[in-house]
Amino acid sequence: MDSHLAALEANDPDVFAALKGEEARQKAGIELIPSENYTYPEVLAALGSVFTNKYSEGYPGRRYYGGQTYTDTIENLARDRAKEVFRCEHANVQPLSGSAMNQAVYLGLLEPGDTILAMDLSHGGHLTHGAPVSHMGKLFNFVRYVTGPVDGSIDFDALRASALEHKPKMILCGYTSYPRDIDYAAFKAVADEVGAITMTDASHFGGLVAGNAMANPFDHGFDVVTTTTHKSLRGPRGGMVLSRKPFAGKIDKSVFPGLQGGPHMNAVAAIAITLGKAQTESFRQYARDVLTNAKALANALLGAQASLVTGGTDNHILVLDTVKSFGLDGRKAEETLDAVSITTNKQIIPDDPNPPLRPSGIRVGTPAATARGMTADDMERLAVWMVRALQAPDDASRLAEIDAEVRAFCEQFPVPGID
Ligand code: DSN
Repeated sequence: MDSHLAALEANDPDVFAALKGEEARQKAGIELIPSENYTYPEVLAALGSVFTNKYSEGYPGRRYYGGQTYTDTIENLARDRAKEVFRCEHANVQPLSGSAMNQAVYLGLLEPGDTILAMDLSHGGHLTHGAPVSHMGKLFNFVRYVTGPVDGSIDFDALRASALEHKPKMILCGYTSYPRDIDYAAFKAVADEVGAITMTDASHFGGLVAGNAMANPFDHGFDVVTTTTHKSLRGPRGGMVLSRKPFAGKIDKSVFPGLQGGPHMNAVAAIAITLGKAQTESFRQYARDVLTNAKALANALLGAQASLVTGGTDNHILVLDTVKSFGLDGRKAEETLDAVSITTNKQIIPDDPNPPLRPSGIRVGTPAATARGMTADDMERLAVWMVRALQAPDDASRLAEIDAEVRAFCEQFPVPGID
């Protein structure tokens, strides 16, 4: 055990016990929440390092505190690697997480009251994409587009008509529960017609873009891409705003001093490490494997007559309509899978008639399972366990039997950062 953990064990056994419990939980089951992942040991080391002691308001070379020799080094490394990995002209690596990074973009590039065209929350958008309960939804005039009723993909005719009617200053794509690829060229064409800034929130699939497994919005002329760093990218909790050069100054000012004070330099160091990893062939293979596994899981579930929103997936996410598939609401489905050590999250589906805490589906994703080394064959076994459990949610002995199988199976797969 390293000295930091030994000190924790000796001096705060309650927190130490909870930490050990969480490690055991993360090893014992299959993690399918698509926004979660297992980070690298190097990232854990940086997060727990002395960089957490340092205030670094400002940017490399222009700080408001002394003692910045090493913080400048790591922030420059993170920015340069981000630009290389995402093929963009500017990177701000200071946002504390996803919500702050999106807020910094809106507040830096737009005026309160301006119109933003973004996806409705229940169709796959995020809270910060203008959900009425969010502060951003109150500050800006969000107009929402939705997915079409036929195949559940984005209806560009309706989106274009809405853009022509509302003349948004910004058009936003990139989602948290939309399992399909994004036609960036089509978005860009609509945005150019109305003179809108183009923004992608790539939080979920940023790692898949970084690993060249999915399309890069900058290759289609997008202006701004935001991404969290802890999902498919496998880094620390944090956010980045990537952009074309003309937006750089406004975005930097918006992040600091506009929205935040001191960046979390331990997270910035960890982001630099993460982006170094993202430059390797082994990360690119990981990104491809995430997609292969998602397809394999989708096909296996479809083969068992389960109903997936949009009928499948192009990315790392599957949205399973549990009401249609098993007659279970998403909460019951989530609880049933929890009982067999398979972790998912309840999920609203497009035009869901049910409330958010008891919605009609669950959301499932493959980044974490793939980080443990699980393969397409493993996804087929996983689908069998999921279907067997969801078909008999009240059969305690069946659930116990599946749970034992899942736990035994997981023992074969070391957990990065733990084992
Ligand atoms: N909480 C994230 C997710 O699960 O998709 C989005 O913020």
